[in-house]
Amino acid sequence: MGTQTNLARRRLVAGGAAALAGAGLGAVGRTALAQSAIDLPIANGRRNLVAFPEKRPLIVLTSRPPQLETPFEVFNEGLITPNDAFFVRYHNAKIPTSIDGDRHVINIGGNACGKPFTLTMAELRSQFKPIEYVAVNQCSGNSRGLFAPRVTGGQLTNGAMGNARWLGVPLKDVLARAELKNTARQVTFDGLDEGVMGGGDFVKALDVNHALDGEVMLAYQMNGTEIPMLNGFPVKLVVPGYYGTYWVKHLSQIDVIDNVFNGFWMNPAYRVPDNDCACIEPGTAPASTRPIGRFTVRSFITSIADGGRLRAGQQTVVRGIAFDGGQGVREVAYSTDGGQSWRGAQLGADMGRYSFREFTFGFTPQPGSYDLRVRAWNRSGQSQAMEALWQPAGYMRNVVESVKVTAV
Ligand SMILES: Nc1nc2c(c(=O)[nH]1)N[C@H]1C(S)=C(S)[C@@H](COP(=O)(O)O)O[C@H]1N2
Ligand SMILES: [Mo]
Repeated sequence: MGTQTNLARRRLVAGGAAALAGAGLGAVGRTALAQSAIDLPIANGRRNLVAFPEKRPLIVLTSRPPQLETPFEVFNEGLITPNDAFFVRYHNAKIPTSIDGDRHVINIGGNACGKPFTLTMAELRSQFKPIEYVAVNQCSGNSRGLFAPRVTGGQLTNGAMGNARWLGVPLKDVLARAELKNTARQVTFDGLDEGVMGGGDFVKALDVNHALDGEVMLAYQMNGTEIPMLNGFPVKLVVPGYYGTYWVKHLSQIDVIDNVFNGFWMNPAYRVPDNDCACIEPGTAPASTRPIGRFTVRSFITSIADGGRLRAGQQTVVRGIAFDGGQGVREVAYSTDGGQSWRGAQLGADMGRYSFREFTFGFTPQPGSYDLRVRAWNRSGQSQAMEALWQPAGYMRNVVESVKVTAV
């Protein structure tokens, strides 16, 4: 392999471990420190925008570990979220700062694996037939900062999501080599990052049937190029339709096990009330919980922000995005009067049932104030909540959002 390829397959967060140890983590590297601030429509007020390695300036929730939110205007740039604008979420501060993509391996084992083996990146790339699809990655806590009553956790607005084209190998094909025992019940996934005191290592699990569905993939490309370091270089698990928590980055260990995995990040973390709405009354406790699963249906206006101004008497084309947990969007309706009356929006091109779907509608306002709302349905008839649902972790917000504009 030529030097160029080798270089391309090596990713490091410039500045290395020393830089990462500092609080100013993102400010280091080739990219000059690009810093500004943004006012967010939540009680937290102003937030800094900082350019981390391989990233344009993004909203910083924490810098150690990096937790970066995509500024919402990016979703109006196009249906694919550019790699340098894609949000970043880590749990533990001990994240990899330099990975040689050619030397990285994935170990496959576990007590229900008949034939443990080690897979190199070169083998992953050359010995399996790749698949490709567009899919949304959304953090469970996307929009948590909009919860009322408020909940603890990262006070995100709506930018902990992104839509990318993923290329990789079906997990099913890799597991076919592992000769699963018939006792196999779950498959666990671990990446190179570690818990700070040795505990809390981020490990996730899927039921074996889900792991073998042929769609869950070991992705090594994102939007036609290698995955940015902070998004999981050189290989990440892609679990289309499921919340980002399952999309394990820098994937290095896969275990097939004969039991239900009960590690911290499956229990008690990332669980939702075990009922139809995954919600409870504020101040109460859920009777029982289950691991978070598929996305609920959501839609957003992207072309005008809340508080924006329109020109009275002139037609505006309002644009936005909708998505769901994998049935695909069937319909989007819009209202310009705060939800009293609704009409159908036009849907844009279908880029696959896991992708953002564009919608547009024309609107010619008279002078005055308008409360714009959009509501999507998926192909199995599921839709968005008309009143915000509440739950203690601040997951799964999917209420019909309101964008208030003035026409002058
Ligand atoms: N190795 C590792 N993978 C991880 C996490 C993590 O902390 N470590 N966080 C998960 C969570 S909760 C989310 S929302 C997604 C975010 O993916 P991104 O950082 O590529 O946007 O990564 C997931 N994969
Ligand atoms: Mo997340």
